[in-house]
Amino acid sequence: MGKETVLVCGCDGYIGSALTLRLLEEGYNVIGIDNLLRRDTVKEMNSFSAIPIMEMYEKEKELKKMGSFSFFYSDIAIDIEDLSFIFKNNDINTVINLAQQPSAPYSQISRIHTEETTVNNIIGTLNILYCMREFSPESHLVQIGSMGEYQVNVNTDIAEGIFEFEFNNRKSKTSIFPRRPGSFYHASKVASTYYIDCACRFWDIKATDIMQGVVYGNWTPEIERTGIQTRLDSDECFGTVINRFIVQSLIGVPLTVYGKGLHKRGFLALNDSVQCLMLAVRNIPAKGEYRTWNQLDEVFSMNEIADTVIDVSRELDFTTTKTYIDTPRVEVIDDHYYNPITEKIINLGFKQTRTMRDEIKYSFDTILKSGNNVSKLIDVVIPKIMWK
Ligand code: USQ
Repeated sequence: MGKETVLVCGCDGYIGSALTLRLLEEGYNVIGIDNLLRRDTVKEMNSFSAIPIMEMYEKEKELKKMGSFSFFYSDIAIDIEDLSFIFKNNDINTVINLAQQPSAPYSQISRIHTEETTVNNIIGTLNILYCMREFSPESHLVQIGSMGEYQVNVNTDIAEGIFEFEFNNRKSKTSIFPRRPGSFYHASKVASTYYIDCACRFWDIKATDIMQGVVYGNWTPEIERTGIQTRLDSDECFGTVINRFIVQSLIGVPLTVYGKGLHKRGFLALNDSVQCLMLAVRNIPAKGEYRTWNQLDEVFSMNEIADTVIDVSRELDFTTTKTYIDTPRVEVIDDHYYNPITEKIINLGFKQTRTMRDEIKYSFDTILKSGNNVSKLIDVVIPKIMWK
């Protein structure tokens, strides 16, 4: 691949950190922006990454050794001058927007947290779109949306963003698949989808808006080779369910399965998320095209996940149990039909690289080898934030 320039907004986050390594490994020029929000909000939860990570200034030094990397400490939702400066002074081919407040529970804590999420996620996206329009109209936006933009129990197959429907014997023109977000965080993703679709139609922007499932694990070949770890959170807000269960198992508390454990979600390992994002970078949509796809490896129920974590922990001589607790969320609790279509990534060559079991084992190993005292996380792994 040639030396194209990729702007990674949110280069210090869970996915952004791993993606930056892959881009550098493949010879891209990478410009990273981050306001270190994730580090701050995890501290606000009195939590820390179960896998120790470098400070950003240390990571910056290591990333510069890998290739062409420059870092801007900046907030894309506030510091529009910084963002404009970066766009004006660089020939950017792709913008990847991971600079998002990514937690559904965090967005539900209080009015202030809803507002922070809304401003950060929507205004950040709008600022990127305006900079693209003004300084870089030929560049391609890769946006991380969420599978949770769709209603989980919609009871039909979930089309890849755009679809046609029939109503009262008339067939529609193409439309955006119906949305029903499960949290204020997910609502901010829905709003971004509509803003991006508008920008594509109004200003001929090229965009890929990715409906991504729940990401878990911590393996990529570059992380293993360089030792530049990405974070692995387990607190109620920033630990996604598989990562939380792994840490709960290591601490020795029962796995907190919400509801009856029957509800399902789409999941994908970190390495597969990075693989898909690279597919988006390499395969550019047409001018003015709003392209969207569903991005996940497999669908699991919460019981299936908990049982796999319990099994793996047994192989490592841990005794783990699960407990059912009333869901703090407003979400489906009974079994339901859930079938997101994922043809688009498969047509571009996507192949699942990690099974859930392998990835869980690897995360157990990495945390154990790190010697990090995860028992200190005991107070943050139990849910307290209520949707109602
Ligand atoms: N869950 C439990 N026990 C727990 C924590 C969660 O049973 O201790 C269940 C929840 O009921 C939920 C499911 O696990 O149904 C997933 O929760 P999560 O916290 O792993 O993920 P979620 O809040 O859905 O959000 C995550 C990411 C978000 C991304 C989204 C994709 O934080 O950035 O957009 O996954 S999706 O879930 O497909 O919307």
